Amino acid sequence: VIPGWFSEMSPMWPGEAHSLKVEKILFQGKSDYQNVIVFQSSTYGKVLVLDGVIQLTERDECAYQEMITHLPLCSIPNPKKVLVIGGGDGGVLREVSRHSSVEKIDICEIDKMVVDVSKQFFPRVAVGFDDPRVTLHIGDGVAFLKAVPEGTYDAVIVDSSDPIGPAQELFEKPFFASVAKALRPGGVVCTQAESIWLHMHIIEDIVANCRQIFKGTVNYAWTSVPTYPSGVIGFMLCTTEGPPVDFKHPINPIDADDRHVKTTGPLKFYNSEMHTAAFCLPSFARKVIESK
Ligand code: AAT
Repeated sequence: VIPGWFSEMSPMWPGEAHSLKVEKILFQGKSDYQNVIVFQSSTYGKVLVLDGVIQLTERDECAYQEMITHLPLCSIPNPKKVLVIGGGDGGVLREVSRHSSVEKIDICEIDKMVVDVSKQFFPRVAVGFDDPRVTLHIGDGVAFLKAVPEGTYDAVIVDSSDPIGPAQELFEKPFFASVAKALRPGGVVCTQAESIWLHMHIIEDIVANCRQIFKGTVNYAWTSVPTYPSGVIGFMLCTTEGPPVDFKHPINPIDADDRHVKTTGPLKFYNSEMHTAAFCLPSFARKVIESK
């Protein structure tokens, strides 16, 4: 450990650790679920860390939050009801709120401390909570989904932490089954699905489970996020049986002059070309994912 630096270490990426220089520690707390730290870095702005793992930095959060949201929502016409699991920082809410067709946004985050800390230290992320369409539920996403009536949502976005800790069940088959039940026919889910460089074994399991459960399209996409382990992160995109969805060709582009730009700022990362490109896979990953 180098004094004055934060190093991200985990058994999920043994033998490597990405480090950021710390200017100042702004918050340290322990919730019922995890350790919460916010620090000012010298090159990535403020950083939110849960149990030693970086959840977002001010500089590159746009890449993750925009892609995990707009990959599903720009792939279907007129999304109206959206559910976010995790995502207590509010960044995915901020992105969902760019879609004027959306009427209702539910979010179920397990840890209220994440919400409070985001409102205090990350106002440009937590701005998502200001949208009147948002209802916040504090609780476990697994239990929340079990209680959702069948066919409720057009889209479910699972913005979850890694499968060590409170998010473990969000990577398991019964969870995917309750997501499928909560979606309308032809509804879409997009889940945080780790790194092709570090976690092909996890991705393999997710793909195998999703192919059994989701009878529509099942695709893997990925993007670049410099402060996530290995610098990339992926998403599992699936649809239930119903009107066909072609994830690779978005049919619901976001209005360039959308009415929410005043409060949220313009898109920084997502565009239709990035959307299509996100589904191109390196040969080693394609081989595994397409064979499942
Ligand atoms: N948008 C920032 C990126 C995240 S946040 C993940 C959120 O999921 C955290 O706020 C965490 O408290 C919440 N969470 C974890 N488990 C559950 C659960 N069972 N139910 C509801 N919410 C949960 C993801 C960062 C990815 C990091 C990649 N290394």
